[in-house]
Amino acid sequence: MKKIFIAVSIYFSTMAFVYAELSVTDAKIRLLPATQSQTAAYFTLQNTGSEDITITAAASDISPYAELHTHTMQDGMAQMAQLDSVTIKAGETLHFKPGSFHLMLFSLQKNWHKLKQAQLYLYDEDRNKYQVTAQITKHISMGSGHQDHKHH
Ligand SMILES: [Cu+2]
Repeated sequence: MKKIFIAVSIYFSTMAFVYAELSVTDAKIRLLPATQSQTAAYFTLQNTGSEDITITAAASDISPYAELHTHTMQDGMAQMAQLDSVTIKAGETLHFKPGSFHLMLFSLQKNWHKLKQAQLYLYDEDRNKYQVTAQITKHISMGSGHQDHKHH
């Protein structure tokens, strides 16, 4: 019995270590009018571990259905494209920001626009879960080093 208990506790401490290898920060969800049932979420992913991490799924407590997206240029037009996965290489930082990678949240729950914040969940290919609290705001910066444009 004792042997089994030790094996289980090692398993859980390894899980906790893996969890800490990807930090999700500066999470924001774009605030849109109440008539909108979908919006985009942005955040910064920092892989502090020694192995690549591939995000394969996402969810939110205000949306039953989320997709990983990016923007591509097609015939000079910026278009959204769904991605099956996004890999953050070991030691690298990836910015989800307007015009680039973003998380689309669909079928948003009623009155989501009245909330100040919501939870985002990211899952990697090894089924590790990463959770972050995202601010729901219309002030979305363009990413590191850039500030919001002033509203006139
Ligand atoms: Cu999109």
